[in-house]
Amino acid sequence: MYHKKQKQILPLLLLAIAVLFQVSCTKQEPSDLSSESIIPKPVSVVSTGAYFSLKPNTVIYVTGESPELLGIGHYLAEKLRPSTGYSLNVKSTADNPGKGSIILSLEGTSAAAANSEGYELHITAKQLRLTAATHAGLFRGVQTIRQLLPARIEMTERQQGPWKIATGTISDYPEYSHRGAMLDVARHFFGIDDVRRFIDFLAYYKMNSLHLHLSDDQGWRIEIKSWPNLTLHGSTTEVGGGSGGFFTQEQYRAIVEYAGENYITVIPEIDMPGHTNAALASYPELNCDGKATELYTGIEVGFSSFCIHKEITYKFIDDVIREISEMTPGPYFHIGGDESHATKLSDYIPFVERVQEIATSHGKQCIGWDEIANAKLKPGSIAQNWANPKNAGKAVAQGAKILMSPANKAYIDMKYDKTTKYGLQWAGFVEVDVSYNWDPATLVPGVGREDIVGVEAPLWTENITNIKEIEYMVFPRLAGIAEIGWTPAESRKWEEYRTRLGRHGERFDAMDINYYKSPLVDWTGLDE
Ligand code: TNX
Repeated sequence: MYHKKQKQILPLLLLAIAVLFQVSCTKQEPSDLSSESIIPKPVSVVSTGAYFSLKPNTVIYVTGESPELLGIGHYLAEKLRPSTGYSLNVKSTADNPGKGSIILSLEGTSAAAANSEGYELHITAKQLRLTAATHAGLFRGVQTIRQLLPARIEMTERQQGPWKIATGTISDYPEYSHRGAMLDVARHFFGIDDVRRFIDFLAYYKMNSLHLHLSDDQGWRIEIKSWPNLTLHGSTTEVGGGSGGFFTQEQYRAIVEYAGENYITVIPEIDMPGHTNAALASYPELNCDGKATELYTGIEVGFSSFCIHKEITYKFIDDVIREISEMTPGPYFHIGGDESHATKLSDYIPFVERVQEIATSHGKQCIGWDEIANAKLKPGSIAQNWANPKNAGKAVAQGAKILMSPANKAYIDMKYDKTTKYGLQWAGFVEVDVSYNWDPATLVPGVGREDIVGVEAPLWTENITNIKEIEYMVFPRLAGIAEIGWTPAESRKWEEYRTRLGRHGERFDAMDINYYKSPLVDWTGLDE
């Protein structure tokens, strides 16, 4: 009797388990493309309610044979292989791509017509097709594909599937042409592997420029063959007295190349005429009194200046800009120009004008901190708004464009709140909502959308000493600055963004990123 009853219950129990399993599985099944948490938020997403699956035999087809196009296919394959364990072969052109194929194709699209980084994704149950008019557009689209897969796709060890993507169409392009971050390798030196990881972060959020702050009072970080003492002596320390370091020209070239593979332009900065103690300590002749200064390991600013009236100063600057420009394919050279409190304004102005001439003679357009607007700006020069909105106004009045990095919003070296262990607070606390909730086009009176090339998040490193601390300051604010640069202001709302951002917590976990778990955000971690 007892036995018989058990027999009747068993199938019911199995059915119940099957139903439960089904329900919990469907919960995980992405079938609504428009509810995916993509950062930066795409311009348009239309969902069609089914899903595409990566298969063990999925092939990534590129429609063409150029090494550059194949390179993007390989980049995608390399991102997806470790976690899926699939071989994901990359092949040129597909006449009849099978079910589960990914196709990357260079062709005109309406998103591409709007912008050179635009792309379209057409996802059906059968295939995933990414199209763009440029390689950069395809590369940006590849980042969207990564974000549409489960967070564990980013892990470096093999994970359990399934690997499903909701079907539909995404058409996407950036609002601003310039979206980037700055890394200060002068106050503390960070080596090439750290810089590569930083570049990976920018790429993931579709940023396209990396500004390297290569010199400051505390250290000179780039080999200059014609002035070897800059690195022999000027690179040997950092804030707090550590041993510093520098990039050889070969390493700098490798950074530029890696950035290029990520469709990111490197902007080298040599800060001048202030913030120059490391150079002044390396070469006595750059000082007005002909005496080398001592190396400096503190964090005061505004005490150093090149000697404006000596010809050797301009010979030096010409050599430095020439050597760096030869290794830098991008159009910009950043001449610094901030906080030159030890230089008289009547000296500062002709200095900045002459340095612009030098940079243009080496084929570069100048970017400088907003103070450079006190000088006459050459056509093509860009002022980077960080502190004084009046300077931005002066630049615009001269017809110059503005790069937006307002310190009280975009500085990712500012502490989040009083509990933050690293960073500074001279511009106030910059919580995640503060750094997201602003519009570059309405921030500075008199500086409108058409005056602005884009946004940059600077990371100064006076008290940031290793990559884990970098990560903590960068994440999650970098994602928000990236969205400000990419997504039109009218489609950005903090309340909606904070939900999407919370879901990136598990992506940060998967990438082993040490991030600030702001209490303003409901984080979904990998284990939750
Ligand atoms: C101001 S921002 C500086 C830097 C400091 C930074 C610290 C700017 C153009 N100059 O020298 O590192 O504040 O937040």
